[in-house]
Amino acid sequence: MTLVMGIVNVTPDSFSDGGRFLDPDVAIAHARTLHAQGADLLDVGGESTRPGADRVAPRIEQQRVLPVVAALASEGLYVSVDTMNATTARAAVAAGARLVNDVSGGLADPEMLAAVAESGAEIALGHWRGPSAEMYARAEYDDVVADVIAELGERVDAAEAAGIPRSRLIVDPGIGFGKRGDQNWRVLRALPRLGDLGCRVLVGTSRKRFLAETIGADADLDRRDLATAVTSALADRAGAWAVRVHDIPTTRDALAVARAWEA
Ligand code: PMM
Repeated sequence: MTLVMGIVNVTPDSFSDGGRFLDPDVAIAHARTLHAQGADLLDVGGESTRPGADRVAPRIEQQRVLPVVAALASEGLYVSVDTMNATTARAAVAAGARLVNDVSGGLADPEMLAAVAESGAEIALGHWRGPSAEMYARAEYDDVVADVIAELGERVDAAEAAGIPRSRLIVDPGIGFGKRGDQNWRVLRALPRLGDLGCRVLVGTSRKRFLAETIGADADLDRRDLATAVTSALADRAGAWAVRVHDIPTTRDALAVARAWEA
């Protein structure tokens, strides 16, 4: 059964929930709610990766995420930390995170793969073509599916070379990262091919712009959540290990209904 990763953005500026959970206690309470609703793991992030976002100093990022990671891990929850910084990854694993979710696949910080290797944590390697401020300028591909798989394959090789065994690696096609509209659909359609890299596959479509474009330009959050739930059910059928989402109930319902159809 595909796992559901609940998003805990401790940021002032994430595109759909920025500012709501900047206070650690509010973020912890929100994460507990996500868990109670059926999230299998909780992804705590302190730096927005929305298109055009500026980078955040690691010190600020750590002030935001470490209290939340520590509190949730102490309750026995499966916590991941959404970071591109090796120092934050190291500190979060020391605070109890089991998974480092690096949307840059280890490219943003040259220390990241070694830090994760040493920490014993798992790592999710995202497909990435540069920082948010410039990622759309780099959305040029010969063949988006072949290019994403080849570039992720390079990240898997780099992670293994740094000493992280494949059993601790997860790949993520980086939906919305350096990909426009239809390029995202092409990659999703080819999701089973990502499994050929020999790692678990994580997919994050939640509330993203390409979904709003598909269902109507300014689709509100409820409609984006419904669209997200449909992609989560389809990702489940395509063999995903986990889906990363904001809204747990719609996702859980969609997965249950898809499973009932299959049974
Ligand atoms: N997307 C965002 C942030 N982190 N992590 C992974 N592994 N995959 C994603 O697709 C992903 C991510 C951006 O979305 P948000 O600002 O709503 O968290």
